[in-house]
Amino acid sequence: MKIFPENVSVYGDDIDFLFWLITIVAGLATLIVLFLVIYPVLTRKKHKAKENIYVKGEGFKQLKWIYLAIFVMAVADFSFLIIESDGWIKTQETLPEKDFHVAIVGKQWLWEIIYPGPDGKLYTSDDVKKFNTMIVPQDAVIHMDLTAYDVLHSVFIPHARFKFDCLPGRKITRWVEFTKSGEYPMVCAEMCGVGHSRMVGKVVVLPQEKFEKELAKIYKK
Ligand SMILES: [Cu+2]
Repeated sequence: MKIFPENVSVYGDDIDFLFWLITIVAGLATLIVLFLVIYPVLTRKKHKAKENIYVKGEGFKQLKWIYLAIFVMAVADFSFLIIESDGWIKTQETLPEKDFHVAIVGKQWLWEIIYPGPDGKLYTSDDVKKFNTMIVPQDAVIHMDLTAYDVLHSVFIPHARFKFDCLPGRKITRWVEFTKSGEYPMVCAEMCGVGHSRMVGKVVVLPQEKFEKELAKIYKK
């Protein structure tokens, strides 16, 4: 059974690993809690209960179960922190040297893609604006400046295991590197109004040479 779309990102495996780690551990915890809630109810001896007692939960005999739960939670939390730190540092805290720079602006309800223009620099007068389709080179570090004009949006590229919020008034730079050329959907993952579901764009990943040709075409128009 295929749950995820194909991973075409250099850090996709880290994200997938983290997803399964959290899902399995949280799933097990849920099952244990459900068992502890449901089992006593099902096995209650109906006629033997005399009267209700009020359990204050004081004293070590009862408190030890709370301490145990806190201990297990703390160990799980810190273990997660340590296990995920590599992936976190790689995806969130480091910004590798860029090969291509592009800006993505969320707008009700489309994606505005700003290319740097012939001078290769963003935010200069030769920048080129396009809508919904973002072409990028394969095997290259792409810096994406994320922002929004109106409300919160969120760029979600499932194949790249990339998702990040676009906030009005703030520019956030994140990176991605595609390992395979092709066309991948880019959707909005933040409920941003009635047209939210129409906010579907795509990322077209091309081998370097082809990419440069396509980019030149965009700049000529
Ligand atoms: Cu949106």
